[in-house]
Amino acid sequence: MGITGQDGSYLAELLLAKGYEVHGIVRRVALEDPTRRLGRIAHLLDRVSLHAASLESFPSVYRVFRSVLPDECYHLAAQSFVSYSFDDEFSTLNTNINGTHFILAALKDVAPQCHFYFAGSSEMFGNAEQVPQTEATRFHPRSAYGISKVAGFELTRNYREAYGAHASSGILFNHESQRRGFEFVTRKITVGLSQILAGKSKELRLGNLDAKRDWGHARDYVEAMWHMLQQEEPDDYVVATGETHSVREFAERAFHLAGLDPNRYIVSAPELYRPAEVHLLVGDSSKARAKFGWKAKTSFQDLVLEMVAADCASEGVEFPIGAVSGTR
Ligand code: G4F
Repeated sequence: MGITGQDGSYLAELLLAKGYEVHGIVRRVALEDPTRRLGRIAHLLDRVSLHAASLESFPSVYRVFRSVLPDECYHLAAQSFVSYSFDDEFSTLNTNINGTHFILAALKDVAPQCHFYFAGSSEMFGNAEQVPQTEATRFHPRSAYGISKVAGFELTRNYREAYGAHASSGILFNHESQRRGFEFVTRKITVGLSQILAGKSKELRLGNLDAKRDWGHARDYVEAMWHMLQQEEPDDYVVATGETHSVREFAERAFHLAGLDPNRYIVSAPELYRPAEVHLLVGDSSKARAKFGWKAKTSFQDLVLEMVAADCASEGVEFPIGAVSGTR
């Protein structure tokens, strides 16, 4: 589930490279409008099988699992934009909680041996009382999105304990790439910057520049998901780089790479602040490292560089690589 998103596309590539038969569940509208909705997996379409179902419909999910009988299931689908969850708490909770429950219940019935991955989130820590956050840190979510992820996490744990499901949760910290949705802050910055360079806009309006996140590369993080399902026993794992940076630092780095002064273009707009902010996230993924040797490969500096370069290329603007020497 969620194959059309950033993580789904990287995971599908990884699984295909490992020789898996890959099935993806997508909404019917995606099959009807592949150019717009299947862009991230356009290069994989002849190698994956897509099935129509909706997270809001148990029968549709059940039917797909009954016909595919999966050995592994990665549940990456969700309403995943935290900001939107303040605008519509109800649909975020409904889709995210029921959707996870439907998948767990359907698998229990038709494919009880299937190894299941739930995409938990560092948003579950929210206003965390411990820094860095580990698997033992208490959850204190600050949005309907975070609450929905805590519920999905608990459902996953309960299916493990009550029914013996091989069900694991990854507590993934922010993970980005050039395939990230435009609504998330990193991509908003790199796209915004490329549009300024192209002369299409004059400023970039952002919300809280002081929020700090632990940002890694999505390509690295899907490897951790795969490892979790190869373990003999299911468990929960933090997946993070262990470094934290503010939104301001991300933006400054991006603008400096392009040779622009961020102070001339970035506006902190109060209307973009969230009603409840998560101020600081930084994860400790020692457990994932000890259990299956996972650690983030891409540095913060390389992540910003890769995203800026990709968005400048799509915008057709020259990226002044010369200006970046010595800054990595
Ligand atoms: O990029 P963001 O929207 O990501 P956020 O809220 O941390 O959530 C992302 O990561 C989670 C993992 O921890 C996922 F579970 C979740 O699904 C999603 O992928 O915002 C990051 C920070 C926030 O503090 C926000 O207030 O950036 C701040 N920010 C400042 N200006 C902004 C903006 N965020 C967005 N989206 N847009 C702004 O203009």
